[in-house]
Amino acid sequence: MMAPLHCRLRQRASARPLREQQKNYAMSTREIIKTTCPRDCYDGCGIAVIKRDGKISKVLGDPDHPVARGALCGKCAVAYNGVWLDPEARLTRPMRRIGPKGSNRFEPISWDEAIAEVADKLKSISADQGPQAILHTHYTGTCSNIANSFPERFFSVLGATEAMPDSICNNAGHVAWGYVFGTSAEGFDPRQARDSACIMVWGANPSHSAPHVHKHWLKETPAKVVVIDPVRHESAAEADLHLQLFPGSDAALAFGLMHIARRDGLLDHAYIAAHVIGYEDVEADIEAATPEWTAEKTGLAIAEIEEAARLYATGPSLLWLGQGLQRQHRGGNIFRACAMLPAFTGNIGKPGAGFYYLNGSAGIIARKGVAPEYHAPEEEGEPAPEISQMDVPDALNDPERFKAYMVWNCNPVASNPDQAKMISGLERDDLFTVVVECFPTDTATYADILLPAASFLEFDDLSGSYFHFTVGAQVKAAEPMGESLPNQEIFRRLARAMGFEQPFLHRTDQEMIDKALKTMDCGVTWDELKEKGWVWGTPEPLNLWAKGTFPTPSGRIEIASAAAEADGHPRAPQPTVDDHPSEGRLRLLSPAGKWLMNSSYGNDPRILELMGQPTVAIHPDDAKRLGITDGQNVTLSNSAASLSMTAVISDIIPAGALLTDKSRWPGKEAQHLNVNALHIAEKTDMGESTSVHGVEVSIAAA
Ligand SMILES: Nc1nc2c(c(=O)[nH]1)N[C@H]1C(S)=C(S)[C@@H](COP(=O)(O)OP(=O)(O)OC[C@H]3O[C@@H](n4cnc5c(=O)[nH]c(N)nc54)[C@H](O)[C@@H]3O)O[C@H]1N2
Ligand SMILES: Nc1nc2c(c(=O)[nH]1)N[C@H]1C(S)=C(S)[C@@H](COP(=O)(O)OP(=O)(O)OC[C@H]3O[C@@H](n4cnc5c(=O)[nH]c(N)nc54)[C@H](O)[C@@H]3O)O[C@H]1N2
Ligand code: SF4
Ligand SMILES: [Mo]
Repeated sequence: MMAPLHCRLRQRASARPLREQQKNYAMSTREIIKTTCPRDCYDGCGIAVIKRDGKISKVLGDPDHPVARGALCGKCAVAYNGVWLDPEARLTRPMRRIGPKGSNRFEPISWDEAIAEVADKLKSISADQGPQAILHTHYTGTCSNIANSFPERFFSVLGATEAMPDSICNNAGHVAWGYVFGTSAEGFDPRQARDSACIMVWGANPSHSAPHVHKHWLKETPAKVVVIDPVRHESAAEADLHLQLFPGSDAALAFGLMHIARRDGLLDHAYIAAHVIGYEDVEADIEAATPEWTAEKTGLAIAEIEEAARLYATGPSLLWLGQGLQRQHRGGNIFRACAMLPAFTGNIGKPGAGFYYLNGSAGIIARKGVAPEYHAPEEEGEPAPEISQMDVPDALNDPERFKAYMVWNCNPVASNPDQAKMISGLERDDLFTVVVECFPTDTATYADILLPAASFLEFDDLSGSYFHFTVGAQVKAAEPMGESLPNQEIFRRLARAMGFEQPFLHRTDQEMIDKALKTMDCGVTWDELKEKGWVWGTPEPLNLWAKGTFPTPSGRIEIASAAAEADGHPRAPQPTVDDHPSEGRLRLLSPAGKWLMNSSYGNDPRILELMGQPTVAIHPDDAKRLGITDGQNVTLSNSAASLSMTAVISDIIPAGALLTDKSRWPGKEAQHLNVNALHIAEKTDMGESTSVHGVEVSIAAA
């Protein structure tokens, strides 16, 4: 495997003057290390790290990786060769706050001092108020298995309150598909696309959030691609059919599509009879969802609804529901409604057919009948108390409730709702805040103790993809920068200082990697995986759910669900449509942008240049009505904040809605706030999750 990689990398290098190359080659030693990108991204790219004289000289896409095909996405190509390798940009020493909260004045301290200080404080809070007065927040800053999950063991032994991780991202979808399919983490195998006639991408933007899926998978498929999204993003523009509906009208569209499939005899009644519960519960609503009604509710044309219904229902079809789709007030209902498509047309369990929300190495393992239990070993005690991420801003402002806030693997000041309230909570003098980070983020600014985390280039781990069925090696390519340490080592040290002796809090990385590889049964040892960089979880495309049984209470697909009803939801999905924004308001969407990974990379100078000033896209009709001109400075306002941006007039977004990108670094903005200042922490109908794409604002020339 190594030869072609060397070869191809050389070809690329040969653009440089020959004499310079010869000089460098003659004098330096060169080594290539294969690793895996662990960002929260569908792609899970393989990486080739080029080292010269023992130092990282370039971070590139692995030419032998089936997804990366030799190229990183634009943002990683910049940031992995920019701030990630720059000791000036990274946190390299443990630090203690010496100025007022948020003043960004710290003094370096030793690891022993830092760990002892944190442990002492956690012990005294646990003794005085109980460990539930310690709130910890984490998410997917790194998705590599150990660094992402091992610290959870510490917090569950401690008994700290956990901010429900998925409630900042995708929990409505998880809960909804949990009711319907019994799982939301086992979707189609993308390799099945070779047998598909239609791929429907609903509320995802691969051109930003899964760049290689966009560039290769969607372009190379023989299937017709249908995109359903209010935004005409690149993947939508290049699709065979783009349904540009109004945000929050998706459940109505799902019923409308089923109306046409039923009318045209394209439902699979044999599949429904054998494997589905609830067709009768929704049949009347399907009958009522005529093309005329659906067109009126969604803002779409009848012809495009008809075409999408026929393409999908004829199949074989893959259905991909994006995470953006469920960040709506009724995101859970939308997911249950969309589940009717595969269930009623039988687009499940046959070549080229299936449904997908998320996969993951956990999913791969589960499919093999082996429980992953990677981050929740059987030794763990009681489940920790939890609160929704939507409740964190209020919680941080409640001195009676929380005395400490521990943040790792996330940047909540940039990413969470109610930004101003988040900040005022973090300014509390009596809140002991610990931040574990690679970079001096806005959140880090408010830390009492700041602990430097090593980056993915600096320790071994495993890292998968939540789309492709690949298992990747994350291979140490350099020593941790400065005094930084991997998350897992930080929490092993903290456990020791707390006097927690449980063996599972002290496992070595190698023990955990070996155990996981054995459980996953992918046929490789760690040394073999390191050499190759990645393996398929299964050699052949998996055809999921071929048996037609599901991990629901009935073993069938539960379009109607007693469990949902017991939890206070309607028994079956409803053909709902959100009200159009009230007079003077527009719906603000702020999905994944092209140059940031959530807030990550928002400190890279080159990325800042590429992004330019924050913009908001507004439909020409709205702009005309409101007297807004292209390039004008505008103010977006609601009850939470007012925020300035530059207007871009474009029909990329429908009238009545606005489009901007998520999560720039607030501290780098003129107002020291980003779009999450406008994000009101309202919970979705299911899963207490974020409804960020349901936010409404007014807009006016500044
Ligand atoms: N307006 C708006 N807001 C949104 C969204 C939206 O669509 N619109 N999307 C939401 C979604 S989907 C999500 S998932 C959240 C994500 O929000 P966050 O979880 O806050 O994600 P990031 O902003 O990337 O922050 C991750 C941090 O982890 C750090 N990190 C990287 N590697 C490591 C490591 O090995 N150890 C440690 N300790 N830290 C590391 C990075 O430097 C980075 O600062 O944002 C949400 N916010
Ligand atoms: N470049 C880049 N890549 C990323 C990220 C990033 O920040 N930047 N973030 C990562 C993370 S944490 C996540 S969760 C994923 C998210 O990636 P995706 O699953 O693609 O989700 P989003 O980017 O939030 O939104 C996707 C689409 O949902 C659409 N949408 C919003 N509201 C509605 C609606 O009511 N109906 C329909 N049909 N569509 C709607 C938006 O217009 C947007 O085009 O991306 C990951 N990848
Ligand atoms: S963020 Fe995604 S697209 Fe970019 S290199 Fe990493 S895995 Fe690939
Ligand atoms: Mo996310």
